[in-house]
Amino acid sequence: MAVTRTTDSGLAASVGLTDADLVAMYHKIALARAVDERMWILNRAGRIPFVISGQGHEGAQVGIAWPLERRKDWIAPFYRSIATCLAFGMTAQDILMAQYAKASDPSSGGRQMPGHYGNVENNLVSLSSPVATQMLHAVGIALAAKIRKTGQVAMTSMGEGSSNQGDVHEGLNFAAIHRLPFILVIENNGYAISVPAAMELATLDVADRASGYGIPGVVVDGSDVLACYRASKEAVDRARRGDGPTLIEAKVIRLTAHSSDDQQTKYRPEQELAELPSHDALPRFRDQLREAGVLSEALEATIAAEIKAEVDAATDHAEAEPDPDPSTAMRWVFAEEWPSETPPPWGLGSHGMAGHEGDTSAASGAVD
Ligand SMILES: Cc1ncc(C[n+]2csc(CCOP(=O)(O)OP(=O)(O)O)c2C)c(N)n1
Ligand SMILES: [Mg+2]
Repeated sequence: MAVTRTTDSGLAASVGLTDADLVAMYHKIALARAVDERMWILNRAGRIPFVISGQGHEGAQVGIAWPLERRKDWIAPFYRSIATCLAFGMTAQDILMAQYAKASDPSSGGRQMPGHYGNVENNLVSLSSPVATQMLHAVGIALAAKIRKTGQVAMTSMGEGSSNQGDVHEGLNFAAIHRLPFILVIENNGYAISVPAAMELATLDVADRASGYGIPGVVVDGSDVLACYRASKEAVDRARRGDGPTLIEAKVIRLTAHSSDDQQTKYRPEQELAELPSHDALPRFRDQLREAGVLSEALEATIAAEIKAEVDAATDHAEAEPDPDPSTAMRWVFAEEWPSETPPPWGLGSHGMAGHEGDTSAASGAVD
């Protein structure tokens, strides 16, 4: 997948990236789409029980996740965050293992709901099913980062419908008062299941609310990957400098039904559905890279072949892996005595439980 030019394109330079970065971003967006499409096929074939899709959100997710530092910063994702998780270190195989709920599924060993990805290694917080609860998890992580002076940034993402939950107000108010290194991403796809945005919000833009918390609110076109990248880079830099949170609202599209159990033709007009592909970030970014001379036909074909091979191998692997043993159904569901065979995410280290319950030293500093 090497880029052969010796100097980077003007497009890459315009956002302070390299051509290799742009190709890597395109690869993640296209991979997320391919994994998602495979999930629908597997669902319709009766192999996996449920799909909740990220199609139409991928460009925004990759653009926004890109400026964060992997394995240092944290993301608390939501059920459409397949591209976010892929951009932050998960693999197609990790995603499909969760869909199949196999014993070796890295998200939860097959315990979580479908679409509830999480990855300890890559600082991706496991989802909760009630929408917007991830807000408080991410704000808490940002608070810890500030107290511990780690230089980390915490981001969370959710839909515009979820942004109306009380947790969001509480979290943003707290994060803003304490200038936490925190970013709230609203992926506004115009619907909360079948409810259109006009019935969820009295304003056009969720980002308008940011001024009520004294923080910047940015609206960005979610079909413009590099605009999303720029908005996120600014927010990450600001958070890292200690200047506090940002609310980014990406206007995206939901290319599929809400889930594999929903029929969107019941509530979305035919014309709206027909026009969706013209707002899709994937072909738009591909055209942009072609025009800039970053993506040649040969490179595009290589990427497509790599992605197909990766998704095929991931499917074969997930199909072949064993299901969890039913006798272990309660494991990792209720609290167990540590240490168990699975170390807690914070690690046992040399101090055993002390880093978890007994150690108050990290929390003793005031939030300035
Ligand atoms: C607290 C809570 N209320 C209701 C639900 C049911 N529910 C699941 S997804 C969803 C719609 C959320 O819409 P939005 O936040 O816009 O995200 P989108 O699905 O459009 O990406 C609802 C109401 C839930 N999971 N949690
Ligand atoms: Mg929505």
